[in-house]
Amino acid sequence: VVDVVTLGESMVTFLPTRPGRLADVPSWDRAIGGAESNVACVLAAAGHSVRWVSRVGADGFGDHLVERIASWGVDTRHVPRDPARPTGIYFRTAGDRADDTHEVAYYRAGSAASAMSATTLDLTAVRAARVLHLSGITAALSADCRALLHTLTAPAAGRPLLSFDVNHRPGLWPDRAEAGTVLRDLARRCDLVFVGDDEARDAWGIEGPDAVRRALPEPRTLVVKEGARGATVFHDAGVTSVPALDVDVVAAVGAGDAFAAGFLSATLRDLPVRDRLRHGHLTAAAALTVPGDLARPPARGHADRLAALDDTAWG
Ligand code: KDG
Repeated sequence: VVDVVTLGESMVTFLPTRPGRLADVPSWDRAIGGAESNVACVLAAAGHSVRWVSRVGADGFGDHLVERIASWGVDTRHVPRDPARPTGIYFRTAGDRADDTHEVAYYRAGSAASAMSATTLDLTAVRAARVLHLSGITAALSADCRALLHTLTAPAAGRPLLSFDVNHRPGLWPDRAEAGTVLRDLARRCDLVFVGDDEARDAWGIEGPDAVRRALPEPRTLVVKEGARGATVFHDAGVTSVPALDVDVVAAVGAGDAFAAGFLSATLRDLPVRDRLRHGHLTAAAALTVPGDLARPPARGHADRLAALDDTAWG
């Protein structure tokens, strides 16, 4: 049993060498992306045993993803190759400033990962974890993927702690109302849920942490992220909020994944709720200051000292 299994599609990612419109970008730097493998990589870098489960094509992009993700110390032995479907890729642009206005062009329809299902994956390997981390992106990939999430989130004796990042990607959902319903139903079946206030506005038309809690009363732990302002967690003993750190943002992509990884790492170590949020913010800060998705998290001892600061010294 590993500490964490994450399951989801990863893609070779092309980052622009210059800011500007997709139509004008002259060349691209290759990187890797994928919300759930990002969480896996950061958790592995933080010292946890982690497995990433997915499917990739029998192609060079699939090799690249598996090799890069494994190089973070993640177990990639349960990532089958699909000889008939390609590995997904995507291109993104960068705004002139880090204002998070960017274009995304996905080439992932019919990808190997969209064929993930209870028959194409080893569910024993998926469930052999203390925590199973899933995200709403998977629900948008195909009917098979959605059914897989349904199976994995079914109530069952001895299931791992289910962690779910809503990860609403409007570009993947032709039908906005359907996105809202599917994402909400999945979130309500999980134990620990992460959602951004912007996602809650977009998916459910609601504003603020309390409204999100009313919409999602079931998860024992609910983390509502409010961007640069901070994050609030609803938990067994009440409600705790922690302001975010003030950082010079280079690109917001990957920050939510890093936040989840920091929070999960602190949860696995049984740290107090306030420190779980602080570890989320510290890990997110590292991702916010690089152009790609992935940054190494701060060293554990260093992060623990920062997370234990007085409230007046934090932030
Ligand atoms: O969280 C970062 C991801 O959004 C990015 O890596 C791409 O997984 C991705 C997606 O589906 O949007």
